[in-house]
Amino acid sequence: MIILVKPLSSFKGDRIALITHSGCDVDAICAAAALFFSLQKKNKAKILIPNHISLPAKALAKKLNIPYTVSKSNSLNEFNCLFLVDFNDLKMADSLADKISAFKGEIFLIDHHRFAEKKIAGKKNSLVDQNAVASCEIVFDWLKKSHYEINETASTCIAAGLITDSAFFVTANSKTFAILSAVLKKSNRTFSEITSLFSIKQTFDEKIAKLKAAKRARIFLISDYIVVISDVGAFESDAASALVRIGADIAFVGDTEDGLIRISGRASQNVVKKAGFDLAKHVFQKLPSDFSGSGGGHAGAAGFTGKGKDINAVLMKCISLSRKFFKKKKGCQFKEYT
Ligand SMILES: [Mn+2]
Repeated sequence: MIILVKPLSSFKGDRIALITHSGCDVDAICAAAALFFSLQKKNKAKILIPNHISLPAKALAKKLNIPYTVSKSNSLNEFNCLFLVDFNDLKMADSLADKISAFKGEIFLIDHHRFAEKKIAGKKNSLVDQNAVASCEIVFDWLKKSHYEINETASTCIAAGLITDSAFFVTANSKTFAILSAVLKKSNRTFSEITSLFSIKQTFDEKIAKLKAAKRARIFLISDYIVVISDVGAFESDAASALVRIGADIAFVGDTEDGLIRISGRASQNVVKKAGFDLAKHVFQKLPSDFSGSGGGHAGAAGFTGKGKDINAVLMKCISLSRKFFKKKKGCQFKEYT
C-alpha cells in the first residue's frame, strides 16, 4: 500500500489516544498495542476501548501486559491526537462516538474495513486499506516506513493480529506470510506459543448455541450457493462461522435481546472470490434502509446491530438481498430445502 500519512517520528511529544472499536478483537488490541509499544518512548500514549473487549483479546492483553482502559465515556481532553484503530465508522466507537466527533485535535485512521459513507478523517490522515488482511498489517507497514524498531512484544502482537484476522490464513496472501515470517522471528515465540495467547476454550454455552443454530437453520439454494439463516440466544458470530464450516456458503445468524437485534454474517472464500459476493456491500450496508440500526464489515464477515424484535424479518431481508445479487446471473435458481 502507498502510505500517505506522515511517519510516526513526527508525532514526537504528542499525547495520543489509541482507540479501538467497541467489542475490541485480537487484531484491534494488537494493532493498538504494537503502536503503543513503539510510541512509548517518545509519546504519551493510552489504549482506550469503548464498551467491551472480546475474551480472546482480553486473554492476550493480560498475558502480554498490554495496558488498556475499557471506557463508557472517557474524556479525551488529555490527548491532542487520536488514532482510531481497526475501524473507520464512528458507529463502531459506540459510547465514545460523541467524544470523538467533538474532538478538536487531529484524528488518524488505521484500518482495513470498507470505508464508511461518512468519513471521519481526510486522505492524508487515513491509513485505510481494504485489501489488508489485518489492521496489524497496516501498522507493520507504517512502523517499517517510519524506520521504527519493532520489539519482541510488538512483533508478537502483529503476528497474533495477522493470524486471527486471516481466520488462520484462510484469507492470507504472500504478504501475510512474509510479514509473519519477519515478526515471528522477532517475537522469540513459536507459532503455537502465539496462538495460545488468545485461545479460549469453547464454553458449554457456545457449543449449545452452535448446535442450536444448526438445528434451527433454514436452508436456501440461491444460484449455486447454499445460504442459511438461523437464530440463537448468544454467540451469533461463532454460530455463523460454524455453519459455514459445516457446508453453508453464506450464513446469517441473528440474536435479539431487550429490543435489540444483532445479525452476524459469514461467507466462504469460495463465494467471495468466485462470485464476487461481498457481505458488507451487498447485504449489511443495505439493511439500515429498512431497519433502524447500523451494518458493515468485510466481504466474508459482517454484522448488523439495530432496534427491533422481529429477527425473522431482518434475516429474510438478508436472503432477499443475497438473492438480488445473484439474480444478475443467468438462470439463477432459488428454492428452500425443507
Ligand atoms: Mn481487523
